[in-house]
Amino acid sequence: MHIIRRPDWHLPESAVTPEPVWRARRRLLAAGAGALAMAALPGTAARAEEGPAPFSPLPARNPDFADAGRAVTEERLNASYNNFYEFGSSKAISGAARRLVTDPWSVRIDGLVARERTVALEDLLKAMPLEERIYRHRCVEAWSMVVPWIGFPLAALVAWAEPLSSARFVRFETFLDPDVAPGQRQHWYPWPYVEGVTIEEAANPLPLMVVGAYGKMLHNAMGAPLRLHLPWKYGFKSIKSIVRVSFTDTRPVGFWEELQGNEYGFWANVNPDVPHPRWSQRTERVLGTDEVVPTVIYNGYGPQVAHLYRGREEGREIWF
Ligand SMILES: Nc1nc2c(c(=O)[nH]1)N[C@H]1C(S)=C(S)[C@@H](COP(=O)(O)O)O[C@H]1N2
Ligand SMILES: [Mo]
Repeated sequence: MHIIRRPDWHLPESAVTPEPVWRARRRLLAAGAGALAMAALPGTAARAEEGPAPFSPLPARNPDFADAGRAVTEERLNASYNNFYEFGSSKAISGAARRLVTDPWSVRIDGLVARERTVALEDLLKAMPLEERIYRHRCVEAWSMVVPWIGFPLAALVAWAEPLSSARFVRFETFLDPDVAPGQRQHWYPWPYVEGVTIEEAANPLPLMVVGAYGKMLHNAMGAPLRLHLPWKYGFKSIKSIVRVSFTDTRPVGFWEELQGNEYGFWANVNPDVPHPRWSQRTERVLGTDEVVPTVIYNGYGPQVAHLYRGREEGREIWF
């Protein structure tokens, strides 16, 4: 088997990508919808060295989210400073995450829907409107970044899934494969990673189901091949490498809520005035800069989402 070496800057000596992985990635691209058509493919080894394959053509940037008011975080930094506990509890998991095979990938849609089904990711993408959006991301650990995502609105997936009127929440689940993900052998964590939102939050235009960033397919470390991004909530809500989307009448209990319910709640809307039990949320460190900036309520997305919580701003519930 040929071993493709990745650049050293984000690669522990032990981490290599076996040929079938990048072959599979090329297949996904070739099989994809128009928006996922393959870019010119000279020198596959050279291409692999550069990281994820590019989108061609690039989905159009949504003009409403063309400027996050802050510089886009450098791709190399974003792809090498990650929270992805499946691959370890440090920020340096990008090498380990390369072992995840992201093609073939399918997503189970189940629960309170007109028809439960399992859909191949490439088929789902044919039905979804892809676009680029530049979003700010605020981790509960008080750092932030700015990412040019490629994806489709969660609202489009909800419409496609045809939930029953009894569905009140959407629950997301990450893959479970302890052979590939060493963190999942740490049995004190409640694997698989789970997150959830209300059906009203899911129908809001902001939540993005992400399949790419920086004009390329997603780096594994960022949650390939399909992750959620909820820009007004703390980062732990933005679940990675999703294999299951369930519609339910019961409030999902997230991975972190299950583990440490007194620190990480269901709502987790960004609010500088509500401290984490162990630290302030007033400011955030902007990754890739020396700056520490004030944190903004709803991470600055209040105009789009504050109405979802009207009348519930007092007290702690929706901030936690
Ligand atoms: N499955 C899974 N999803 C996850 C996490 C995780 O550990 N596992 N970490 C979360 C946290 S705390 C953050 S801040 C973001 C980090 O996304 P990034 O690595 O792309 O910056 O992913 C979130 N989604
Ligand atoms: Mo986070």
